[in-house]
Amino acid sequence: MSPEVKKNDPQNAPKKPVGKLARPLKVTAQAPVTVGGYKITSVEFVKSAVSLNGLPKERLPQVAFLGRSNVGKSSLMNALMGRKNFVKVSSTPGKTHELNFFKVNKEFFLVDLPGVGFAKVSNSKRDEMSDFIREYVEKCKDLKGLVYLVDIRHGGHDIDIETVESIRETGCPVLLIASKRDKVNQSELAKGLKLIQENFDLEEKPLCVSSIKKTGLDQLWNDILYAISRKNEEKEER
Ligand SMILES: Nc1nc2c(ncn2[C@@H]2O[C@H](COP(=O)(O)OP(=O)(O)OP(=O)(O)O)[C@@H](O)[C@H]2O)c(=O)[nH]1
Ligand SMILES: [Mg+2]
Repeated sequence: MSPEVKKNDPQNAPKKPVGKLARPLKVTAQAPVTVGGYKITSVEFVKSAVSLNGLPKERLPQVAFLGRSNVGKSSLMNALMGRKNFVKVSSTPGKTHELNFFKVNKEFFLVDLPGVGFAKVSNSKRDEMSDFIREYVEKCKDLKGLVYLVDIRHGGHDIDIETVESIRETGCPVLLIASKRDKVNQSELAKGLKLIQENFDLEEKPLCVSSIKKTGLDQLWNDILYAISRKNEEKEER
């Protein structure tokens, strides 16, 4: 006689998978959202890469986000995609050591890059990461532009200025953006924008965004979509 199976006995419940995933693989958010006038019907985490061999095989335009650790890259990507905690926001700065690819509307990738020059990372690890980022910027043909974030309160450190210069040398368009708009008042904002304009030799004052207050996202989406479309047109002409 087989033992009676008790329906509500937790011991008979289906086993949950064991193991810890850093983030869910292949997640497609279903509900469409409109952020800054841009409608997002799907966002999907595709993969992480630690070398050029690990880049997504799918040939779609890419726009990457770079800047010092803690400047707000991941938060800004979440805000742009209208998702909370989709891109990992670090409680400990400098935790991101890989490139993370997020597919938007099945049309292009937004790429979260490791923080630039984080002090707690060893020199060799830092060199390794910056070499990889440089190699990616130089060699990835699908990379249409790079959004470089500078905290509006800091105006840009030497490492930011050096990094932006070296990216410009590769010919990759750099869109300089000031982050954390909500942390400053009007006069600090004006000073910060002027300083960033001077430090990075910009023709105009940069856009300042806040991921918390969701300000500046309409302009930023415009700029990102323009970068994607402009380079595609140029490519077709060749
Ligand atoms: N007040 C304010 N805080 C922000 C804003 N954006 C990000 N933060 C905070 O800044 C901290 C760092 O944000 P992240 O988005 O993880 O920064 P990151 O540049 O991705 O950092 P790394 O992954 O370490 O390179 C978090 O505590 C965020 O909540 C903003 O617009 N305003
Ligand atoms: Mg991050």
